[in-house]
Amino acid sequence: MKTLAEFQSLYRLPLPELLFRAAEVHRQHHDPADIQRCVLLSIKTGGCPEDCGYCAQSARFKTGVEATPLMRLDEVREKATRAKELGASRFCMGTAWRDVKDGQQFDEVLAMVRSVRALGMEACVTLGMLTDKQAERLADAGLTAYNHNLDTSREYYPKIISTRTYDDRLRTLQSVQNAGIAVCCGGIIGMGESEDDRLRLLVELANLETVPESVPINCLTPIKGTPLEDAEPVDSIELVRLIATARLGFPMARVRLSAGRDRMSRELQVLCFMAGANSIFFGDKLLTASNPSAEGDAELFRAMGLPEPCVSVP
Ligand code: SAM
Ligand code: DTB
Ligand code: SF4
Repeated sequence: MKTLAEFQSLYRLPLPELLFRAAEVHRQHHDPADIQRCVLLSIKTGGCPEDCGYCAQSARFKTGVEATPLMRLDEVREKATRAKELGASRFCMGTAWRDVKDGQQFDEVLAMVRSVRALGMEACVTLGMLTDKQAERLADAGLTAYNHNLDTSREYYPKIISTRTYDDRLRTLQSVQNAGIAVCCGGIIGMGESEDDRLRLLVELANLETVPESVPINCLTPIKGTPLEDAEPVDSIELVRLIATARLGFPMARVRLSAGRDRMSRELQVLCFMAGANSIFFGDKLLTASNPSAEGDAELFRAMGLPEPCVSVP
């Protein structure tokens, strides 16, 4: 059983010591030159019944995001092919759903998963809450990972979302694990939570039956019209400390520097990679929010002396 005190004692180390330890553990388990590039696609945008206070896609807030129907399979296949050409090895698809309903749309999503896998890429989806049976069907389709974030600590969660509970989230994570699918689960920082809330999230993840293979750390992208539109940006040293602590807490996992990179300097991103982050979202768009340009990221990789993504494919 991991405790808050354990995570605090790492998080509060002098920064050079914390960074050194995290880099050491990172090297023991990963090639530090291997920063995975993932491409994200919103296959069903907006109109969501949930009230997540950060989200552009909740129907409850006037964010200017229009609800669209589920994307067509051939369009998704085309985007995934393009992502592969750009050097992405993982393709992640998201829907603005509270939960999965059995029927034609879910069947379509299963076909999308199969077609991404047929391209030789890892496939990840985030569709909201799932039943055991639905998780099994995703596993049969070859899904690599399911993204379902706990977002924050159990204590802070009700301040952000009222339409579902922390335990609802945990139940879906259990279904995913039962089906043998890798769990991608992390959170968002910069929603007004304390540093201890961020660590409590890590404690929660560390105490899951199986620890997640993938831990996305998102910095809130403030969306106009949401209750969190005026949230203060995350302190950069706090971000680096959290990434390093996540690396130490989850030595084998991919720690993903996810949303919010477009407000980060190159230097801050490099610090995050040195602290153990080893994945980014690549391409101009996240789900609805912007991301650094592919060209900008290619330049960042060049400056770091790492293999560059190819951005010149027509
Ligand atoms: N509807 C599904 C769900 O909530 O599980 C899947 C899509 S949802 C948009 C996926 C994740 O994106 C959320 O759990 C949240 O962690 C992250 N996210 C959403 N809006 C964000 C924002 N404005 N800034 C940072 N992360 C965000
Ligand atoms: C995750 O942890 N971050 C991604 C992915 N999982 C689905 C989503 C980021 C969303 C950023 C806000 C937007 O694009 O609307
Ligand atoms: Fe809906 Fe997911 Fe956005 Fe919450 S985070 S409002 S569930 S799309």
